Amino acid sequence: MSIQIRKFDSRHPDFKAQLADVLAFEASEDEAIDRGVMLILDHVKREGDAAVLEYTKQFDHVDASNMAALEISQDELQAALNNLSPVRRAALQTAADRVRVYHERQKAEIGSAGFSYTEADGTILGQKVTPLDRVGIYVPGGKAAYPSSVLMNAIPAKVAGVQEVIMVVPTPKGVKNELVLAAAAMSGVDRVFTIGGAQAVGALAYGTATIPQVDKIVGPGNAYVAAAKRRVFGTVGIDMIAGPSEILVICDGSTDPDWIAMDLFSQAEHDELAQSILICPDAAYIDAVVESINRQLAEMPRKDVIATSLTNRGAMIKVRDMDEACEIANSIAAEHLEISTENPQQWADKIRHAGAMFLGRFSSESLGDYCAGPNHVLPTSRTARFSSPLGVYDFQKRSSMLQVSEGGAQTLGKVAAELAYGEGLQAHARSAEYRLKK
Ligand code: HSO
Ligand code: ZN
Repeated sequence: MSIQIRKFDSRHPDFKAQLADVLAFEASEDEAIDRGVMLILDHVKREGDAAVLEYTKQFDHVDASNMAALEISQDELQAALNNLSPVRRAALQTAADRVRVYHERQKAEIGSAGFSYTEADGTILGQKVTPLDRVGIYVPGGKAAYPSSVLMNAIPAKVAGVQEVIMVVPTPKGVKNELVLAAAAMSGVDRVFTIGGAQAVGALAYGTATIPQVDKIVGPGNAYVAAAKRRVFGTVGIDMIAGPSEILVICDGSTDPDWIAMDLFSQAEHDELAQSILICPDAAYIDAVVESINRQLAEMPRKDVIATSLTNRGAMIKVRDMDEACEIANSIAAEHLEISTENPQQWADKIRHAGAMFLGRFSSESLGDYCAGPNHVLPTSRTARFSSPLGVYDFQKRSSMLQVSEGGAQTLGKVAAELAYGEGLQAHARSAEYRLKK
């Protein structure tokens, strides 16, 4: 099996435009989808459970007489966990433990205790950090039903202190994914409903008689789910709108080409629209990776997906040196960046934009997807320029705290009153002045 992957050279006069073309990606914001989603959300908002049941019958071919019948009991979740083979259960446990440890560390390091300081006159100012009360996790049911994503969404929520985690997962024709249920049991998900699509997002956002209203909805989904999340944003919080997976590998030309080819496959196999890019200063090495790709591809069960992804969106970029490789990596701002070199830290120091960095020849991206500890929900489509991996902080919020002393009210009262008169707001000014000593 032989495929054509586009090759580029940074010395080419048109390289900038070529790179822009490689990265161009039409986020599918389909108007027809959006209109359909609007109707569904409106219907769910007005009719609650009845509307959700109707759509579940229509789209998932599951005909339930009432919403309670679509809830999976804790016993059933636990049974799914108990039914796993011992090796698989141990692997899931190790992954969950490591993800928990990492996020507990994250919580400790970012200062979940908030802060406060006292001024000379006794006024105390600060900030308090509180977990969200209730969070909804959307888990896709179809080709992207990933138990690992259940861990990555639910565990940081629990570590943050969220009281109630509600999971929704569509089960087309009633077929349940046992490993997804096991992962829910392992990560302490409180309630699970077998609903999906825009109707599930609506149910979580507005609440129904059976499904509690949540404060934030996280988790990946198809175009309908993404459109629904966009629309309910404001009523509830949302995490991000995730695009297709991406991997960018910077290699010095000394890693086994088979390893790098497989790393590129590992994200390409997610999706025809996934993007895998290799940047290297060594043209002969790029050829070796291309040779390896064409040799190994035939063995891949998902070779068709991989081939389409690599042909349409893949790229091999020959650069002058490693410094230029880092510069280009910054402009790409990839979801996953592997730096497969000796002494990778010196190059990592030059990277400002990447969702996650995998340093050194042994840090394959797949280890991060499952079990290393850091979150695998990461900014895609160049959004690593301004956003971060899903984390404990996404399940917390902050409140400002002000405790003004009598002395403080004298100083601040005059300042506030002066500015309030400037804004023409009498009540503000008086409210401050009432507290001034006569
Ligand atoms: N690489 C995906 C996460 C995942 N991989 C789940 C395997 N399972 C996020 O970009
Ligand atoms: Zn992956």
